[in-house]
Amino acid sequence: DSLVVVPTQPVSGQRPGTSGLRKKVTVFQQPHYLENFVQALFDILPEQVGPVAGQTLVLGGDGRFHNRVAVQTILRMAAANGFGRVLVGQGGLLSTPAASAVIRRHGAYGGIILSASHNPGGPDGDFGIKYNIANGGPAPEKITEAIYARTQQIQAYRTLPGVAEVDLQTLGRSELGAMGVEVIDPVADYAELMEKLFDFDAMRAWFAAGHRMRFDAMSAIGGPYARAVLEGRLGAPVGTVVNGEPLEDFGGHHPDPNPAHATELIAALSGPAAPDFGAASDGDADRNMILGRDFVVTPSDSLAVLAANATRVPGYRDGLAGIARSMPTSCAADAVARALGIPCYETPTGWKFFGNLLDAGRATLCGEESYGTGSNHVREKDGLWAVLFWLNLQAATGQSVEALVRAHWARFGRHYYSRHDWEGIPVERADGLMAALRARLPSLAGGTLQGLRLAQADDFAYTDPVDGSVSRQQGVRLLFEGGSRVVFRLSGTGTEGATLRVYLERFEADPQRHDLPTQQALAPLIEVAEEVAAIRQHSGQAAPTVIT
Ligand code: VG1
Ligand code: CO
Repeated sequence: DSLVVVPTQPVSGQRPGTSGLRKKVTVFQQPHYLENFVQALFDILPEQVGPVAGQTLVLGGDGRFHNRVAVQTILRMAAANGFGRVLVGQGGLLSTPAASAVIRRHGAYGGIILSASHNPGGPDGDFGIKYNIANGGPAPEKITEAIYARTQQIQAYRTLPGVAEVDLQTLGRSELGAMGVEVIDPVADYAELMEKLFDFDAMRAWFAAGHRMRFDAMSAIGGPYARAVLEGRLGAPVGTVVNGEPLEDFGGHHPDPNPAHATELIAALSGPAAPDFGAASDGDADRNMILGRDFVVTPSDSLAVLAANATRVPGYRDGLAGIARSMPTSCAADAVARALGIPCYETPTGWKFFGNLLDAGRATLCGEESYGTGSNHVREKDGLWAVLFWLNLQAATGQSVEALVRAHWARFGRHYYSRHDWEGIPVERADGLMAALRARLPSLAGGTLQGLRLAQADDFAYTDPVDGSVSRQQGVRLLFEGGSRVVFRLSGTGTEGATLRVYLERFEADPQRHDLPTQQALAPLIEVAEEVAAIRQHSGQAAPTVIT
């Protein structure tokens, strides 16, 4: 088991995107591809963070195809690079929020999460790798950029060849060279954390009173967590969790909980015999979708409702320090923050931008329009956490999901919201669209589009209030008088062509007008988007591929 230094060459294109490096499985299967990236990470850590010798690393993934192979590769490389110990989830599994919880609970140096999240899996699907720092959160851009720079220089990687594979099924400790490997229960730390935050007695009573729920784990890693907590600790009937067995290819589905990909769940929540509460999580269990009977909650509304009702839940009884949302997320949370007299921060897309605000105690709850919600309990968004929060609210108030949201709209007004994704656009065409849009910005401000007065038109830039770092070109914004917004940005998580995301938002204070079909309420803004960006012409497509 002696260390070997393997010569290699840089591979282009290893720049992490919104959430780590995501590529086709077939790309990750190319010789040295994963090794180069992991060694680049290990090479820059001493300078960026501190020495790795003797340190503890957390390792796990969402169980998608290639997860096991990659875990064994990374274990050998961690040993060869001098880590003292790796905590790895049993079977090589850890959901993203659980990995964050484990890093924090064990005071680890950092962690590696293997996931391409909501992207499809299987031999022809996607794979991904992401590094999280000691706070449990995604590495900031300074580190991801340093990794990328290193991948372009790399000449060699370290590994231990010829060692036996680590048994990932048996809990407990073994040795790999001079490094310890501890196979841990992937659910235990996480479930205990949930018990500290939520009123488990009240939720148990809610189920015992005959309320019913359907949790769709989408054949992804959320299943074991949802079963252990909902059917185990909370006494929900067996069968509450559906598609609860993690599969390497997610059953051929797109493990993305939104109206386009969770049609089965939406159908199951419709009609008088439907369960009271519906929910789903994504490939790595950090996203959530919330439904009531015949009622779908937008993620932006979800964040706002949780914030407005936070003190009803034990973990947030003392109130919130602040709220943070990604820029494209609706301003529903801002209205709550104003009422509570707390700040609301607006960050670029991606959970890594919340880390500093959470660490500094400036924000307690965070959310993104992309079905991501979370709090300072970990440093990732957390699907099951959001579901338990909604469950706790229903149990504490006796109100349904729909009643909670309607009461919220009546008090704060409704922020109609939708995202239109145009997927699979050739990259040059998508870049051309954004360039043309940026070029038009100066001529737009102050003008009128579709009868709406444009108050501001810009390209969002963010200065982190904690460390002063600046992130530019984070999305083109059209801000109209009265609070309507249209935002354009290109996805940073895809692996095929480019995806244009168009975010649409309109505020409506009048409760008499809180029942419009969303696409109808947003129709003028949909027209504005087409008029300003010529999406059909640039993309060559007739319609968006996903509407949330
Ligand atoms: C998308 C979402 C973003 C989210 C990111 C990672 O990024 O828009 O809000 O943080 O995915 O989520 P992009 O760059 O494709 O728009 V996950 O559950 O894929 O880790
Ligand atoms: Co995810």
